[in-house]
Amino acid sequence: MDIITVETSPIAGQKPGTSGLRKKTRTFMERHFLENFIQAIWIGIGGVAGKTLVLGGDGRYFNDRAAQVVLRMAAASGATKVIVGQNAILSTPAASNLIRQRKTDGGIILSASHNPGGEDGDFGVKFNTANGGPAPEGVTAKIFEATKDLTSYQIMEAQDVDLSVLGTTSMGRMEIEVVDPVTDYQALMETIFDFDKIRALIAGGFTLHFDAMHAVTGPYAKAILEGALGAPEGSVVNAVPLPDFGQGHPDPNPIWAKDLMDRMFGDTAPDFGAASDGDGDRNMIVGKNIYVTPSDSLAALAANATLAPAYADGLKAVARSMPTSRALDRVALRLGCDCYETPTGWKFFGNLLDAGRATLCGEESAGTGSDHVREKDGLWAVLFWLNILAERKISVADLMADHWNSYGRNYYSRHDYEAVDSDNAEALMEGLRAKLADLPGKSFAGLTVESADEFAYDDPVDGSRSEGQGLRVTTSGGGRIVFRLSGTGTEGATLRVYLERVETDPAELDMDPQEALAGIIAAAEALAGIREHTGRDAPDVIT
Ligand code: G16
Repeated sequence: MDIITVETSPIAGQKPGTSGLRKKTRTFMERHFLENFIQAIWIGIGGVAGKTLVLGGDGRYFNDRAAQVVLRMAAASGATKVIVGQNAILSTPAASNLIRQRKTDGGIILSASHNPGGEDGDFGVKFNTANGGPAPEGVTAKIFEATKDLTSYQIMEAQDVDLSVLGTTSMGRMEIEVVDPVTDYQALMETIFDFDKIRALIAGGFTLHFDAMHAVTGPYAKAILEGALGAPEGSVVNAVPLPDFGQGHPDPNPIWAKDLMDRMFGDTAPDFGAASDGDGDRNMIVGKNIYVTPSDSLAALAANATLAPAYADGLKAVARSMPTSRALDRVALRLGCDCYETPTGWKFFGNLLDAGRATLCGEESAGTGSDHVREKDGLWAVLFWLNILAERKISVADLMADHWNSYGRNYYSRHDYEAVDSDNAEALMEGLRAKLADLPGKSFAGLTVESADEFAYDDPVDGSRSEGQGLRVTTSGGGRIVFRLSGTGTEGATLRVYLERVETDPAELDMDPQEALAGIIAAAEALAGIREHTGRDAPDVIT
C-alpha cells in the first residue's frame, strides 16, 4: 500500500466552532475539504504518528465515506491503531467513554450533532483529546492555524475497510479494531445506576416512550431500555439511525420532537417520555402533561443526585454554562457546594471534571453529564431520571412541583433567530456591547437594569481566559437576559436570546413560561432592537 502526498492549498472557513467544524455536507464533500481539515488536526495535535485513536460518528450521510478517509489518512501519517465503532457508528458519549477506557490519545467524531443530515444537510468533524472531551480552545486554535498554510496532505492508497465486521484488521502498519458501539457504554451505565430498581419500576407497570429521532441513540436505547431494563418492545421508536434522520431535525426540543410532545400531552400518555439528538449527547425529558426544561432537569438531577449509586456520596460541585438558568445555583447553595459558571460549549467543563472539581454539569441546550465521561450524555440523563423516579415513586410532574415549591422556579426560555444576516446580527451585538456600561439604573419596558457586562471566563484550573462569551443583563425582579451568537450554525448567524426570571411565590409557580416571562421579553426587545436588526417579527424557534 502506497502513501500518497497530495498537493493542496488552504481552504478558508475551517475554524472550529462551539463543537468542532460544522458545514454543509456538500461543502465537506468538496475536493480536499475533509482531507485538509483532517491533516490540520494531525498537525494541531502534534502529529498522529505512534498514536491510538477512536473513530466513529452519528451515521449521517457521508459518515461512512469520511470514516474511510480518516482511516487512510491516519495510516498514512503513522498512527499505530484506530478503534472504530461497527459501521463507523459511535454516539458522542460512547466515543468519549472508549477514548477513556482504552486510554487512547483521543478520537475523531463525525457528527454535526443536532443539525439536520443528508446531502443537503450538515456534516461535522470534531477532535476529542485523551481525556475523552472536546479539544479545548488551545488545541482548536492550533488546528485552525494549520488549516491556513496547508500545502499538502498524506493519504494511503487502500481499499475500503469492511467496518461491518467486528474484530481486528490492518491497513499498512496500522491496526484497525472494529468494536460493538453499545457494549462498553452499556457496561458503564450499569456501574452508575441501579438497573434492578429501574427494572422493577418498569415491571410494576411504569410506561416509557423514547424517541431516538432516527439518530444514533436508537441501538443504545433498544439494548438498554428494552433489552436490559425490560421496557416492552416499541417503547423505543425511530430507533434505526438513518443517513438523513428520516428527513427530520434530530434536535430534542418541543419544536423538533413534536410527536413526542403530542404523545406526552395526549390522553394515552405514558409515564415518562424522552428523546435524544443526532449524536446522542443531548436529552429531552417529558412527563405526562409536563415538559421539563433542560435547566430545570439539571437542577432536579442535582437535587436528587444521591439517589443514584454513583453519586450516593454527594456531588463535589456542579457547573453550568453561563446562559443556562440559575436554578442550579439555588440547589448548589442548599447543598453547600460550588456552582461554576462556564462559557457555552462542553469543552469548558473538561478541566473542572479532570481536576475533580465538579461532578455534574449541564447546559440549557439540552446537555447534561457528569464525570463518568467528558461529553454530555443523553441516555445517561434518561437513566438518571428513571433511577430517581424509581426511588421516589413519584410522577415527573409531582417531582417538578415539589422542586419548585422547595427552591422556587426559574422561568426560562430561549428565543432563536436563525439564518439572520451576519452583519445585522453583529450590528445588534455591537450596539448593545457599546452601551453596556451605561445600562445599570436605566429602565426598559418597566424593568430596571441592575448589572450589564460581557461574559469572560477565567478557567480556575489552567488559568486560561476566554472572552466575548455573551452579553448579559440582570434586571429588577430577579430577571436576566443573555444575548449570544451561536457557534454551531452553518448559515448566516443565529441570534440566541436567553430569558429568565425567578419566582418564589407558591401561588405563581404554575404559569406558562412565555407569559411568566412577558416582561423580560419586552425588556429584551427594548434593550437590543431585535426586530429592527433581524427584520423578524418573532423568533424562529422558542424552547
Ligand atoms: C454544542 C455544544 C454545546 C452547546 C451547543 C449550542 O452542542 O457542545 O456545549 O451548548 O452546541 O451551542 P451554540 O449556542 O453555540 O449553538 P451539540 O449538541 O451541538 O454538540
